[in-house]
Amino acid sequence: MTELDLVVRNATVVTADETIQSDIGVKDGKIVSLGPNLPAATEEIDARDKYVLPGGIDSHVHIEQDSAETGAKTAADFLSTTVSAACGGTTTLIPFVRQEKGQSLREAVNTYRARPEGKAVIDYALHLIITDPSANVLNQEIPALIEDGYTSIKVYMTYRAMMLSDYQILEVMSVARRHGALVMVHAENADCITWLTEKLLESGRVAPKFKAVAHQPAVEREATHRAITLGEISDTPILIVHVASGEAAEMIRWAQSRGLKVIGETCPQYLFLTEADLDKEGLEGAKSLCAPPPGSPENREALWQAMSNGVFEIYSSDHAAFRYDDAHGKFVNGPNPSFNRITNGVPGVETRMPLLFSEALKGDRIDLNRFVAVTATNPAKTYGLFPRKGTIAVGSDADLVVWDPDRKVTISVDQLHDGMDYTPFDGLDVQGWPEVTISRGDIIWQGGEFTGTPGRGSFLPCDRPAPANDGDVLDDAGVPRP
Ligand code: DUC
Ligand code: ZN
Repeated sequence: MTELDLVVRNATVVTADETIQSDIGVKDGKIVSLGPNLPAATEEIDARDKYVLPGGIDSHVHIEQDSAETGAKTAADFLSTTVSAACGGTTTLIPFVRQEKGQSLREAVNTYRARPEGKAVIDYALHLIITDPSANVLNQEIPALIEDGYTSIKVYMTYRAMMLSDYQILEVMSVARRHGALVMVHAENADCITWLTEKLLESGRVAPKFKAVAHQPAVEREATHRAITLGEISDTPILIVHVASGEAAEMIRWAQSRGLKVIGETCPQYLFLTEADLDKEGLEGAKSLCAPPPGSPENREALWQAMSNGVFEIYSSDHAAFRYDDAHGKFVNGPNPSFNRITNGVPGVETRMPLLFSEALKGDRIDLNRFVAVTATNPAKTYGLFPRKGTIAVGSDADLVVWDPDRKVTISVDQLHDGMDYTPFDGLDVQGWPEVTISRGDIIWQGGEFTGTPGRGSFLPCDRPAPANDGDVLDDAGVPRP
């Protein structure tokens, strides 16, 4: 064999399945050998006393996507967001293409496809958000885009500008089912939120903490159950995104126990924050305000249980970069808005992995293998990127992170690279931080310096996701066979 480009030596290699001692040999961006005493390479990294894990896959991020609700502008572009991801141990992102109402889906895809060019420093795929499922979108555009590698489709049950009726969701699901795509659902009951919000505002309860009342667990539980029902009726695998309540997790567990293909995703803001973070001095609570919002401490404990026992298969950031001290960001509606007029969303693409790694090191709730599963391997399998991404194996892309398990960090915005003026996780202490990030064999983060090149990231067409790819069970009318 010609000389290796890179060897990572003396690594404690952690995958979703096992932990082994091995060197890792890299050639032309791929892992080509695993084993002891690999031959010398052009470049060498000694990973003694470190862990080497697959690069993270953050499969729920919003990049260069303005708020459909408030019109707020994101502070960060594909360059700063992908740099931030890489510095936090993530080597693949899956942001969204959002169709505007009346817009051709293909046109939306073309617009979003142009944005990372010359900027992205790591690889990326794209999900589709359908807001207008016209006959042309359903019958022509979605099937053609699935063929082109856009194999996950998100629908909203809330947000007036984006939400679909149950009928429309069934239409989208049945097209997805027929063509082998996965449907992601933002599950909250829009009318309940509107009614609760009106009552809260009428009675003067306008502070950020009342977001948790307007979006209380029953709101998510009901919509999650309804989404599961729609998936069952159309025989479509679904993924419930950013699950914030133990009650919704309970619905997912119930569906899984009935053999339905329902995947649960949760995020750092629900495992590491609570509604107390919404109740900080002045409007500081806006820094933790997202939809759904974090809930009670008991609720958070229920989510940790669902993370421990496998109900959640995916852990993503839902990164949405709207700045705090910025009239185009959180407070686009003026300086003193009621909770429902503050822009939803929190940043987290760089802190996602270190927050959970620290918990995995403790080992009480999850171990390092499960950490790898929920941060990398499961997203790769779920979205049709496995085994190219999400694991350490011969033939996979050399997307690797060398983790220093001894480094102690108190999180603060100054150390992050996401272009934001705050982090909701400010002041949290974690143990473990990425020391080196390698993307397709290139060292892009090392010794506290970003060393990658803008534009080196590639678009990843996705295969049909594993959960959506089990043959034709629909009849010619699109109705599941009995
Ligand atoms: N909620 C969403 O649904 N998307 C992005 C931000 C948020 O808080
Ligand atoms: Zn989101």
